[in-house]
Amino acid sequence: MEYWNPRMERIPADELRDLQYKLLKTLVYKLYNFSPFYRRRLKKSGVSPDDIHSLKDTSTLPFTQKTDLRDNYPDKIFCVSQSDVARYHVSSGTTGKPTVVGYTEHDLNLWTESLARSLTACGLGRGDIMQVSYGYGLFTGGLGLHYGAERIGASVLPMSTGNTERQVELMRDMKVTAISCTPSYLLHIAETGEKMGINIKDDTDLKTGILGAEPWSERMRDRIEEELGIDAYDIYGTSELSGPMFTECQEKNGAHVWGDQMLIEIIDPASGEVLENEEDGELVVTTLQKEALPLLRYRTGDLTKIYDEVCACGRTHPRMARIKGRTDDMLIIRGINVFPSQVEHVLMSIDDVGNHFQIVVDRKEMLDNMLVMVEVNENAFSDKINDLMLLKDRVGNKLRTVLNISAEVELIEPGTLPRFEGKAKRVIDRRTL
Ligand code: DLL
Repeated sequence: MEYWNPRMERIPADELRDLQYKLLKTLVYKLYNFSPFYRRRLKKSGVSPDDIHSLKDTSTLPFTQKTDLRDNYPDKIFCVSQSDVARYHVSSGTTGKPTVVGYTEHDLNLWTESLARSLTACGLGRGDIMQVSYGYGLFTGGLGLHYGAERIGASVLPMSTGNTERQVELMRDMKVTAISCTPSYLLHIAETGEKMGINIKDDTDLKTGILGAEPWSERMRDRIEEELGIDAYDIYGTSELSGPMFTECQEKNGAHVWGDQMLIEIIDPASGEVLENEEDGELVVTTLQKEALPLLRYRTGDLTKIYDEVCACGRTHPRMARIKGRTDDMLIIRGINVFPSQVEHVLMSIDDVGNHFQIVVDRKEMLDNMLVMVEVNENAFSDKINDLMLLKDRVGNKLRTVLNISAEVELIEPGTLPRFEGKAKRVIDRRTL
């Protein structure tokens, strides 16, 4: 079992909590005394650094959220002056103003350290060749993984997104062993390879995928691993917290969240109450060591749960389960909550269904209607009309059983739905309120 930082990754749990408490206390002290934004917030909540006596007191601290970054656009919430900022990243989001995040040299080091631990936990190291196929530039994915992979001594192929045929060619010719990109883009790369007569499983050296930045399901993992002959690991992060940071280890049972850097909690998104471990809720993160843009109880909007027991790999830091959805991507259809990830899970469990789907929600005569468009597999598509009708019924029935609402199903020809190089857009909501 390889560790990047064995001392820290296997720190006894009580020592980790002690360290977190000390770091939290220092953070609150610094924010209270040196950040006008946080000082106002903390005073409004009636909390001062002297009120932090244990980790439990975290729950008395005020939340921050994305709107705080937007309201303080571009960098009014930063805690260092511009001359100490070593790098900016900007996340565009789908609505509203972009969010600007900044890093001091120390912050960049922390981020890279976090990824070095994570990539090592995925079994990568010197001798590996990693194709970084996340976007380079303002998005955190490309540069984040680039520096993480370099730090562990892997050779980096800085592809970025796009030019998919070239991605396949170089993957084969350079004997690439690992790729990092969104799971949907990896499927697109594999499909493009097929069209070029290059099969990822048989014709390349790819062994590992570091996949994330968008929701994907366990079933999708099974398919990717089987079709491409690789080990696929989930990677999570958000630009506000640094970018990609946490991956699963080879146990594939939750992403290790490095507790010396981030303090995590799960809250009930409606009431803000802290929930017990292993209860589903919204992930809230406090950055314990960041300088340029420290975040106190940042509400990620991502729904997951925390596992606290020591992992079989020996790492003691808490783990977070695969993201189940976002507080804001939950669809409410005829009053029933539906997460796109549930739809994906159902679809991927049906053999003849392909890997690409889209959900279109509309309102017909005052009633919500959910249409699930899904590509069928090449071999199923050549089947008789009758077989396709049966498959359509099977998909519809299974969706109804799992989601508790009926969905209209449309089976479509392989290769017809849009493909994405970055985050896939799975839902089109045409309802107007
Ligand atoms: O997507 C950072 C990243 C880059 C993560 C590369 C992983 C790999 P943002 O663009 O700020 O940052 O988007 C963050 O993406 O709040 C989640 O909703 C979603 N997300 C990220 N990773 C996962 C994942 C990057 N593994 C938002 N599973 C987050 C599900 C994910 N959702």
